[in-house]
Amino acid sequence: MDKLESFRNYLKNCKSIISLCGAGLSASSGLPTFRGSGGLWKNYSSIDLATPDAFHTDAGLVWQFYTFRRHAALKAKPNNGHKALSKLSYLENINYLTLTQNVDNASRIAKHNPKKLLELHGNLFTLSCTNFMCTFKEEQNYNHPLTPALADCEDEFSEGSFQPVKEIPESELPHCPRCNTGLLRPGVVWFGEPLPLKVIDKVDEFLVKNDPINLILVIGTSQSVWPAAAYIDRVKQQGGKVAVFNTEIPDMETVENKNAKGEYQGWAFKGDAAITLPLALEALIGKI
Ligand code: BV8
Repeated sequence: MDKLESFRNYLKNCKSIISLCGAGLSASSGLPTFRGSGGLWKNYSSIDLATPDAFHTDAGLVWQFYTFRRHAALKAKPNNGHKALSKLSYLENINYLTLTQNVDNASRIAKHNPKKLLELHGNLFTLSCTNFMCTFKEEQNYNHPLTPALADCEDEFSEGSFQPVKEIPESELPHCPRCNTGLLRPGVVWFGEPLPLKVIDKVDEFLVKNDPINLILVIGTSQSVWPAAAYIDRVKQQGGKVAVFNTEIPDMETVENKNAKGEYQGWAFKGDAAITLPLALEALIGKI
């Protein structure tokens, strides 16, 4: 039995499925990934740009980085990989949950069932106030640019990786409309920050309530960021199988290890997730 047939046969009997998505899912929508060629972090390490210290040290640099990404995400269209997960999220006969590490909003634009989508690392279009006493938080703020000083920075980065264009004083950065004093920050989880407790609780609740999870779809992620990557082993510990959708699969054999009868114990589909994922899920969701 070939790999795709074996996966589709297993898929048809799954009661509980979870997905862990990464930047590779949005690559076909023109959004650069973080690592690998053309990656966002190519010219800067993530530590320079996606940490509270970086923001404290040079908020102007960090806001240019996030303005570049907001602008790119606003232009991006969801691809068939996003649409496949969106269709999967409305199936009534399956307990399903998408965990996305992506902050690009593409799954929401693809009309993913909001009850079955958890953004582990937040969202580029959420803004929150950094003033300790202020609780201002705004979701789905698509304004661009957020201030005049941030207006011209996106044109410089069309080649897909980030370069700052200028020094921007804090006074010209986005400020809180409620307390007027606090600097606004992007509503994403930076390195060194905990994932939102309510999100972690919802994942745990799903994993416990639907134990055993039959399958985790690991889509377009280098599995290098924690604790998100830990959910893969969590599902394996609960007896679930793993299907990887990635353009690079260094340990294909490990993922696909076969039992004595030569049956697949996992699957690795090498290629663009925008193509491989809809194809693999066709048995459940039909054609995209
Ligand atoms: C925390 C938001 C603690 C910002 C991001 C062990 C346990 C816990 C923590 C750690 C740990 N070890 C280390 C840590 C610290 C750290 C961490 O994981 N560091 C890494 C670098 C080692 N983790 C943290 O800091 C986390 N917080 O642990 O807090 C704590 C607890 C209590 C109190 C205080 C503190 C927070 C991590 C969240 C960081 N924020 N994003 C932003 O986006 O600007 S992470 C960032 O990386 C994005 O979210 C991104 O999605 C994510 C993961 O990367 P990938 O999505 O996988 O992207 P990547 O480019 O790496 O890979 C793309 C893949 O796609 C590749 O495999 C490629 O081959 C493939 N691909 C490319 N094209 C395609 C494709 N596949 C298919 N089709 C294609 N077309």
